[in-house]
Amino acid sequence: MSSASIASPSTSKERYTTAKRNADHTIDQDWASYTAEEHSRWDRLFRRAQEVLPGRACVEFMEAMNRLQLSQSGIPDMEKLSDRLETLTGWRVVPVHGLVPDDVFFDHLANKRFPAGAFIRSEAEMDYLEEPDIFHDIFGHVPLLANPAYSDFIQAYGKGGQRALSMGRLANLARLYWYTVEFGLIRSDEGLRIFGAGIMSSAAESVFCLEDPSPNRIGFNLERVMRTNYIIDDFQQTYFVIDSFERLLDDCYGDFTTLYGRLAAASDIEAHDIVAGDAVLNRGTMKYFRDKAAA
Ligand code: HBI
Ligand code: FE
Repeated sequence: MSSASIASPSTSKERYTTAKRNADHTIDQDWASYTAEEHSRWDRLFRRAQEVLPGRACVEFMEAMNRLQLSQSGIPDMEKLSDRLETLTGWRVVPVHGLVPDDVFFDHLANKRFPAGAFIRSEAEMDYLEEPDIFHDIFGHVPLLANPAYSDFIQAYGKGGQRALSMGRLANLARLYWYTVEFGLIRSDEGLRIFGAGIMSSAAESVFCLEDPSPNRIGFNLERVMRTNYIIDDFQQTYFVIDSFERLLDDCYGDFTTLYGRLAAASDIEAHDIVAGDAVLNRGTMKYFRDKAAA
């Protein structure tokens, strides 16, 4: 390995992985360190999302994008973005190197701080990456934190996460997060719309989740979602649909102890399954997944 690669990390991921971490795992975003190439990557990701999201993303997301002045003018400075967000719902966005331990993550959310990866994906990861980068976290997750009901849900998730950890039920709670915050759909007068960050930050899945006949689309039910396995490296086989953020907050409000008791005795549901009691909006053909398995 040449000495240069030790002295100057080449990718932004390496640069931030070696950045000094505070006790709460936050780091300095060092906005000035982003290169023109990294800013242009943000702009290309942003433009690609803007080509598919109008008419597919929920109106609350599109409105928040404007209010937060998120645009294709390079990677956002989290301090300046937080100053705007904080006036709306009291939330701030704090830079981290990447995934942080569960208890640290939940503590930030419980205190209205959203941890956002400071690195941006490499050219090779433009279509898919393992770990959430700044585009996934800030473009995908941050806009809806400007919506009061949604941001209250995220704060409640943080508090619930700390309790779930203590009760050994984190897997159930992570499914709730996955099928709403990451891959959730919401009803609107004009039809189904996207609110999940994992979909928002993927142009291909933004089209697939609403228009492809392959996946199931099922009305949200808290206990059902908490029993359902999920896929992490492909499109979802089932999307759950909420009526509103207010309804989601109501559905998830309250103490989960009795619910966790029932879940401990309940079997898991496979990601592609439809079960008795499901409010089925669309029974998927699973064609995309069968074709992929056959390839
Ligand atoms: N850390 N930075 C970051 N972002 C996440 O989304 C994240 C995390 N740590 C833990 C975690 N998510 C999940 O394990 C929990 O949501 C269950
Ligand atoms: Fe995410």
